[in-house]
Amino acid sequence: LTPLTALVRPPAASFTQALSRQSNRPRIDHNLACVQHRNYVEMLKTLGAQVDVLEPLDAFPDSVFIEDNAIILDDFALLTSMGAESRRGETLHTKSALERYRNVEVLQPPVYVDGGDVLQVGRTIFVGQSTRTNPLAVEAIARLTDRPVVPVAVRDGLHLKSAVSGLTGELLLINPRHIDPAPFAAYSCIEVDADEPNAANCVTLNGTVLMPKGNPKTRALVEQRGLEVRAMPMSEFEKADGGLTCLSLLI
Ligand code: CIR
Repeated sequence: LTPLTALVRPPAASFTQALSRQSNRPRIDHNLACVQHRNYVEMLKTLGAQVDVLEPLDAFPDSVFIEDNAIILDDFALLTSMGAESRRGETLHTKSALERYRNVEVLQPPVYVDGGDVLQVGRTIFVGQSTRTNPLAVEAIARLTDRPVVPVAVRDGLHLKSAVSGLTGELLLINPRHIDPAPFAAYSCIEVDADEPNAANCVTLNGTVLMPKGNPKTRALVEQRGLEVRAMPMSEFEKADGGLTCLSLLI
């Protein structure tokens, strides 16, 4: 097992007020969200991660989605300049925790980027162009690294990683209905089933794929490639447009 640290932030009581693009969003059950979050933490530990559990932040309803606060690179981390006004103050709280593991550089407006829009595949850094992340973010990340940085149009859904995940090596799981698939043409890709858009957001840890529960057809497609899949209940986070990657920063 590769040693790995996951930073997580449990849902605050205010999580019931989290942002959502869904017009008739069902009520969020805070207790169930806490149970689902604890299951997630336990699963990360089972798969070999050391989990660093931070304080819930009641002033920030969306702070459970800690992935959006930073971009973790090999030798430093970038604190993001978040696209949603109500979330901008989250990053300062995450900065001190991150400094335990990496030097931290801070992105500032007019650059806007959420961590959920940044997918690293090998050396390449893909940056979703979404309602939260702008072209200046592509330029800023390219200036701060010596790696290829590739913009990707996000057409539907919140973030790039709502629609594409790395499984193992250069195998991707992708929803080509929500993003422009062209930048990923050189990779081998599994397409999520058209009825299961939430399946595209997965976390792979030490060879096991965590997939949100309720996506049996996509799960079967991934298992056909010989990968082990564990299904995680994610209903309360999905009500707020969040998925499995959003709940941790993997270091
Ligand atoms: C938001 O709108 O910012 C949150 N309700 C959801 C963030 C999900 N994060 C992610 O996909 N990385």
